[in-house]
Amino acid sequence: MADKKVCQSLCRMCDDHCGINVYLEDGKLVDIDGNKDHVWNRGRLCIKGRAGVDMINAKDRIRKPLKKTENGWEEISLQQALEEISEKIKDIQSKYGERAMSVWKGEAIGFAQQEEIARRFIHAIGSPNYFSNDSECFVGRWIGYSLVYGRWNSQPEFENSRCMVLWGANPPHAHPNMTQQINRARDKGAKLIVVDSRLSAIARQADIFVKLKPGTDGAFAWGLIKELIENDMLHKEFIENYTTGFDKIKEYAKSFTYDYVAKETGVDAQNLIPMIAKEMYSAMPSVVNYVGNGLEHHENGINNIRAVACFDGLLAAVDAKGGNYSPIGFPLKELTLYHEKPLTELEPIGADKFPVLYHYRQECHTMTAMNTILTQEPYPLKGMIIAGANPVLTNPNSEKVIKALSDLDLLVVRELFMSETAELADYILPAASYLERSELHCHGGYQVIGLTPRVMKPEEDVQDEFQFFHDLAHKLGAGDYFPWENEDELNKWLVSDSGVSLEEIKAHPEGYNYAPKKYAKYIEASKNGKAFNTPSGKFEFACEYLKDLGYQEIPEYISPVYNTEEKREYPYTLITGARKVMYYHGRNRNFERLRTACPTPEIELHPLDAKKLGVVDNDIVKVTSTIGSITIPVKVMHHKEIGEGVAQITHGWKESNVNMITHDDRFDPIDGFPLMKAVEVKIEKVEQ
Ligand SMILES: Nc1nc2c(c(=O)[nH]1)N[C@H]1C(S)=C(S)[C@@H](COP(=O)(O)OP(=O)(O)OC[C@H]3O[C@@H](n4cnc5c(=O)[nH]c(N)nc54)[C@H](O)[C@@H]3O)O[C@H]1N2
Ligand SMILES: Nc1nc2c(c(=O)[nH]1)N[C@H]1C(S)=C(S)[C@@H](COP(=O)(O)OP(=O)(O)OC[C@H]3O[C@@H](n4cnc5c(=O)[nH]c(N)nc54)[C@H](O)[C@@H]3O)O[C@H]1N2
Ligand code: SF4
Ligand SMILES: [Mo]
Repeated sequence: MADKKVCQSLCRMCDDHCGINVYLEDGKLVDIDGNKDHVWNRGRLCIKGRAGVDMINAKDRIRKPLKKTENGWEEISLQQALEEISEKIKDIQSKYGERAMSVWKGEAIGFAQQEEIARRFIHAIGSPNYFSNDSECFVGRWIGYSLVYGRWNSQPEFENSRCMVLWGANPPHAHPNMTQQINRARDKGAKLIVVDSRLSAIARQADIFVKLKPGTDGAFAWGLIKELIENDMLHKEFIENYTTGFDKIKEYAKSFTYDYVAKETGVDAQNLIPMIAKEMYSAMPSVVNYVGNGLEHHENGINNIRAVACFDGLLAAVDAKGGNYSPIGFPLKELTLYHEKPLTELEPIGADKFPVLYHYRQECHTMTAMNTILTQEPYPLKGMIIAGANPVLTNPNSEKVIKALSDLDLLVVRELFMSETAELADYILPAASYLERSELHCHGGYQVIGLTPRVMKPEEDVQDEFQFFHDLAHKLGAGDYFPWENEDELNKWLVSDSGVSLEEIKAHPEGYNYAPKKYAKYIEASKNGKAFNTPSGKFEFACEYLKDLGYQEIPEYISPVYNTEEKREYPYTLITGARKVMYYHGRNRNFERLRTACPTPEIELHPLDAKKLGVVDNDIVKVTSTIGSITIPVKVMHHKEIGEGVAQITHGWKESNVNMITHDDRFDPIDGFPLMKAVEVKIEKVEQ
C-alpha cells in the first residue's frame, strides 16, 4: 500500500502564493489542488498551479551540480562544486577587490526572504553589488508611488472599491485572484475602467475602456486631473491638511485640454475624460487606481506613474477603505545588512547614474552591470552568482547580456533547468523547488502571514537558497553572518520579535491574520508631523527631493519619442511582455500541458497593418529596432484588439527572443528602467 499524505502549502509558480493542498505518495508528488480555506485564492488555482507537478517531477530537471569543461558539462559533487566556487571567489576578490563579485536574484526566488538572503550574502562578503529582476519589475511603481506618498501597495482593496481604474495591468493573465476580487466588487456595483494599449482580457470586461497609444498614460492622467480640479471634484479637506504642491499641479494641468490629450493618446478625450472623472468622484474615496507593468518600461514611466498616484491624494483614496489601502506589515526581523554594513563607499554599480533607484531600493542597475563587465569601468566586475533568473531572455539587448556574462571569470547559476543563461555558466547548481524549501510569506492586502513548509525532501545535491549562501559564506570566512544552521532556524529567528511563534503560523495554512485592518492611518501619524513617509511628511504632488536632483518637481508629461517624429524610419510601436497565463517570463515552455495551449511565439498585428505588410496568420516577419532583429510568426488581431501601428510580442521565447530588440541604451532617467514598451521598429515580410 502506498503511503499517501496531503500537506498544505503555498503555490510559488508565480508570486501570488495561492493556498494549495499537496498530494504525495511514498514521498513523491502526485497532485496539487487549491486550498478552499485560503483567504487569497479560496480554492482556485490557475493553470500554472497544477503544473507545479510537471515542474517538480520534470525529467529534464537539473539534479546534480554541473561544471563546464572542454568536453562539455561534467557532473561533480556538491562539496567539490562549493569548494571550487569559493576558491575562485577568493581569487577574484584578492586580485580585483571585494566589489568584483556580485549576486543577481531573479523572479523565481521572489521579493522577500530569499531576496534578502541574497542581499545579505553579497554584503557579508564585502561587495555592494546586488542585482535583480526588480530593476525592470515592480520597482518603477514602487518608486513612483513612494515619491508621492511613501509607499506602493501591490494589493489595493478591490473588494470594497466602488470604482476601479486599471492602468496597464491585466489580472486575468498576470494575477488571476485579483480578477476574482474585481468581479466580487462589480457584483456589488463597482465600476471597472481599463486603460491599456490593447483590448486585454480585463479590458473586455470593462465598463469603460481607454485604448491609448503606448507611453501616453501621463497625458490621459493629466487630462483627468485637470477635469477633477476645474470642476471642483476633489477631497478638499485631505488636500488642505495632508498634501503639498497642489497649486503647482493645478497650474500645470491647465494645458491638458481635450484636444491636446486626444492628439497625444489617440482617444476620444472629450467624451471619456468627463465620464471617467464623474465615476471616480462619485466613488470617492473608495477608488482604486492600480498601475501595472504596462507603465514601467518607458522613457517617461516614473512621471506617468506619479501622475496616476496623484488621484489617491485628490480623492483621498490613499489608505481608504476600497481605495489604495496601506497594509500593516508583519514585524519580521531585518535580514539585510544595509544598516550594519552599507558599503556605499564601494560605489554600488549604477548608484551614481540612478541615485533614486539606489536610494529607495538599494538596487544596483542591471543594464549598467553589462557595460561594467565589458568595459571594466569604473572598476572590474568579474564574478556573478545568479539565482532564479534568466537574464538572457528577460533583460534588454540580449546579445550584449550574452557577451557580458560570457566575459566573466566566474558565473554560477542556480537553476532547476538548463536555461539560456545557465548555458553560459561555469557552474550550474541544482536548486530546490518551492516545495523543497521553507519560507514565510505575507499577503499584505489581507494582513495574513503563511509558512510554506518543506513538504518534500530535496535530492542529495539539491540545495535551497539559504543553505547555499550559508555554506558559501562559511567557506569564505563570512560565516558569522549566517549563524543559523538551516531554514527552520532562520524562520524562527525572523519571527522572534513579532510576538507570534512559528508554530502558530504553521497552524494556519489558510493564512494567519496578524493584525486587524486600520484605515486612514495618516490622521494619527500627522500628529507627529509625519502623515506620510516622504521628506515633507505630506502627500507630495510636488517633490523637492527630485527637484534637488535635477529632475522635474511635478510629474510632467513628456511625449514618447515615436509620438513626436513626423516621418519615422521605424514606423511601428512595439509593446513587449504582455503576460499569458500559462507562461511565466522564460519559464514553463518545457511542460507539455502548457505548451500545447500556446505552442509558438507570435507578433500581434492590427489587420490593416497585416494587409499593408501582405501577411496572414503564421507568416513570418522580421522585426527590427536600432538594437537588432528577430523573426517571428504573425497573429492578426481584430481591429478592436490593438491599435493601428502598434504591435505586441510576449517575451520569454528563445526561438524569437524579443529582448534581442529592446533597449538597454534608452531609459527612464529617474529609475533607470529600460525602454521595452513603445519600442520603435520596422516590420518586413520574410518570403518563405
Ligand atoms: N502568467 C504570468 N503571470 C505573471 C507573469 C508572467 O510572466 N506570466 N509575470 C509576473 C510579473 S513579474 C509581473 S511584474 C506582473 C505584471 O503584471 P501586469 O502589470 O498585469 O502585466 P501584463 O499582464 O503584461 O499587463 C500589462 C498590460 O499593459 C499593457 N500596456 C503595454 N504598454 C502600455 C502602455 O504604455 N500603457 C498602458 N496603459 N498599457 C500598456 C499591455 O497591453 C498589457 O495588457 O505579472 C506577474 N504575473
Ligand atoms: N521584453 C520584456 N522583458 C521583460 C518584461 C517585459 O514585460 N518585457 N518583464 C520583466 C519583468 S517584470 C521581470 S520580473 C523579469 C523576470 O526575469 P527573470 O527573473 O529572469 O525571470 P524568469 O525567466 O522567470 O527566470 C527565472 C528562472 O529561475 C528558474 N527557477 C524556477 N524556480 C526556481 C527556484 O525555485 N529556484 C531557483 N534558483 N531557480 C528557479 C527558472 O527555471 C527560470 O529560468 O522579466 C522582465 N523582462
Ligand atoms: S495564480 Fe496560479 S501560479 Fe500563481 S500562485 Fe496562484 S495557482 Fe500558483
Ligand atoms: Mo515582474
